[in-house]
Amino acid sequence: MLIRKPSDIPSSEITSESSYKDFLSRRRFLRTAISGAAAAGGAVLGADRVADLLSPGTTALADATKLQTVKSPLSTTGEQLTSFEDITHYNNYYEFGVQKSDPAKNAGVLPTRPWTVKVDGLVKQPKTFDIDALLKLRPLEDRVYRHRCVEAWSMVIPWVGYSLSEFIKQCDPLPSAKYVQFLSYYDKKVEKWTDESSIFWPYSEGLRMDEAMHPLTLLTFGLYGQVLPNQDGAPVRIVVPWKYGFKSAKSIVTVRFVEKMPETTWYQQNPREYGFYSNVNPNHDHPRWSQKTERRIGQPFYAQRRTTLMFNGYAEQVASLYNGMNLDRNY
Ligand SMILES: Nc1nc2c(c(=O)[nH]1)N[C@H]1C(S)=C(S)[C@@H](COP(=O)(O)O)O[C@H]1N2
Ligand SMILES: [Mo]
Repeated sequence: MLIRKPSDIPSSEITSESSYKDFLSRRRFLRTAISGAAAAGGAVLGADRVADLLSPGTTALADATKLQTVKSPLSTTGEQLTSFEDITHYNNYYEFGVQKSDPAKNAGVLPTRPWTVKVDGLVKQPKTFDIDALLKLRPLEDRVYRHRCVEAWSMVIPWVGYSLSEFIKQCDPLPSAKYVQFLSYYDKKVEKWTDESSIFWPYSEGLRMDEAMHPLTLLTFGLYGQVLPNQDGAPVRIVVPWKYGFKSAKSIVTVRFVEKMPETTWYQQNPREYGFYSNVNPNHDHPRWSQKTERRIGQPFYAQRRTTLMFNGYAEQVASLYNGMNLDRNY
């Protein structure tokens, strides 16, 4: 984020013809998959039914990357989705390089199985969850969210997951837990690009407990109805749609419940530029650029510039979390 501004990125980096064709064929496949799911009732499937569909060896899993999902009332409507191609080739994942096109090229080396998520800190008892158990914990929902990067670009992404609160309930945090910290996978032998930036590793992010428990905060396993591509944070990440993208840690290996505000990567890097809260706020500019507008990736040039909305357009749902707080000081 410190290295390149959105305006520095030539559009030639964003699409290429062969990957576009690839995307088209994938989209055709996805459309079939999604309409199939809709024909199956569009109703909410019971957890056991979903678990059944997800268990390996069933015919429902003809394509190992496909996820069975249900609709969610928390999905944002009326927005044109950003293409699968853009969502998977314009990434910030500094463990795999600092250029937007790097993670798509390099993140293939991330070993996503076996994978466990360790839960520790202020909990009744530390636990370790296997990723495949996490996938079956709750029905997976399609959740379309706006995604606003602190660099003033945005996308609209159809994520797949369930509310983080459902997972936190399984963790039995103690009443003394006021914050939750997320740590990303870090292995310098695998992620050979970590010296390209001066940020500290592992990537660390955190939320206040009430933010983490908010139903919009998503424990995310997929996008466009399939498992997360590695460059988007496989096999499991957080998505917090009313905050700048960097709050949404990728490839999570540890969830830690703590009493004090945790040390987080970008806050530690530059607290004046990246606050702990990092709520999308058009009234609080980044010291080096305006946050009043954003560039919607993949839109025709004339339609790219948009007004940035308070809380990224989720004010109705989340503003009450910050009652009485000065959001210009607590940025
Ligand atoms: N571990 C890790 N998580 C991360 C990042 C990162 O570099 N490393 N980048 C963040 C930033 S700045 C953004 S905008 C989003 C990007 O998510 P996406 O590539 O899936 O759009 O991931 C966030 N999570
Ligand atoms: Mo970002």
